[in-house]
Amino acid sequence: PVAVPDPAAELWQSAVRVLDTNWSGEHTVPSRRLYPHQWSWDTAFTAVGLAYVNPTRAWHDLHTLFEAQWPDGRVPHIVFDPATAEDDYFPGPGFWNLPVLAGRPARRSTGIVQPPLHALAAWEVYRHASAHGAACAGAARTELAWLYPRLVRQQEYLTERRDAAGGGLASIVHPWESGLDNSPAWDQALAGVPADLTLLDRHPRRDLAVSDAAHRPTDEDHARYVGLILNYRDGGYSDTELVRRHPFAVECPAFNSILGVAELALAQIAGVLGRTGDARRHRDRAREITAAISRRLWEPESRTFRARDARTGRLSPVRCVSGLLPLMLPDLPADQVEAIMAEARSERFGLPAPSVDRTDGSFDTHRYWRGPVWVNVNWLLRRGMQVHGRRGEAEQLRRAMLRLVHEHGHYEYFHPETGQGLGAPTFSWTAALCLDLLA
Ligand code: 2M8
Repeated sequence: PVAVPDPAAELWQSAVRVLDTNWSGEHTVPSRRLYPHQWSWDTAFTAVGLAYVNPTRAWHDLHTLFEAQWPDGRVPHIVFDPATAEDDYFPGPGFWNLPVLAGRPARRSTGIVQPPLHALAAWEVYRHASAHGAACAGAARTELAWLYPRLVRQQEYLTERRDAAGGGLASIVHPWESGLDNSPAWDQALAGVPADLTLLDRHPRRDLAVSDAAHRPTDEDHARYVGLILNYRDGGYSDTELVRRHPFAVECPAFNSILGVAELALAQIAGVLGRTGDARRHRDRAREITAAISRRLWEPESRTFRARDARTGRLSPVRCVSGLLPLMLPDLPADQVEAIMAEARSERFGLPAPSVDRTDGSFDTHRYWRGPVWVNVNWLLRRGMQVHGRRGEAEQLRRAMLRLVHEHGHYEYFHPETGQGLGAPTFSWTAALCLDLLA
């Protein structure tokens, strides 16, 4: 008999191959060429996929990341691989120049964070562990117990030290902290940050050596990114009086929604660990974060969620995919749920959702987080649809994502009109989330 190709099985196998290729022996890299170290929220997305095929590696990844947690609770956005040369990625460990503090972990890292998706990832890996046998289930419980206090400290850092405006939400101090690097959501807030292009002479861009300049942030933006790190670094990475001392502090709807979702995942984890009182406290925190997002980031006229500049109180004028992600919160008021669903279905977005409103002047089909479709944020959006019982749309989105990857490959991001694969061709979170979408 002639073997009939099974597209789902092929996609599954190719995803597993990507994750194997990107395993360094100590951690998974986002992709071999452009991102040679361990990234924070990539680790969480990758763990969600590894839960199906290699939970041991998922726990190992989370472990290496949390071993680099700072004494103040922050989990760095990059943990540097000591085997990689300083100039293989900019800004490398030397640039961050971390102060030596008592209790500082041995692994070198950056001083900024990324969205705290790790509690959700740990919960997902735990949830699937019993499918791999009793020993795996037992190991998963041990891992959860190790991670739980660390995940709590990560949340406390973000909710206490990063509440720059005092309104109950965490501020990011750098666009990289959002994970949505050059999203137009930051343009207004960034306009006040000096773009000193001479910084690029002293600190040449490394990304342009391995990728197309038309797909990457502009030099102006890059100069601002470097300047912001220098300012934060020179202040000893302190979060005291951020609004006065630091030129960029923004409340991102996606980041804060993930912060809320993390509290719900922690409630589940605390339940497994027999900590009933803690579980209740986490659920209360999730409700508080949801209420703060509803109150502070909602733009009533357009009925959309926007990023808020913590320094000026102004909401960003651009509709971005980050504004759809409060859908992940189960306690979001029904009218806001409806509004997000309407926005997602509208000609501005559509499924899969591009990173920016297609009708906005800033929309750019190629430039990274300014237009292309990304699988990770669409995966989060789909979770939101599931949380609110929108099964039809969730299924439509699942199929659309799988079609995209099946036709074009496990790319980092995709052209929002043609589906063409863009950026790194064998990208970890695309592969990992495919496994979850196929399972
Ligand atoms: C991108 O960000 C890094 C900086 O952190 C970069 O541009 O070099 C973003 O897509 C971010 O979300 C992602 O975590 C990282 C690694 O995949 O790449």
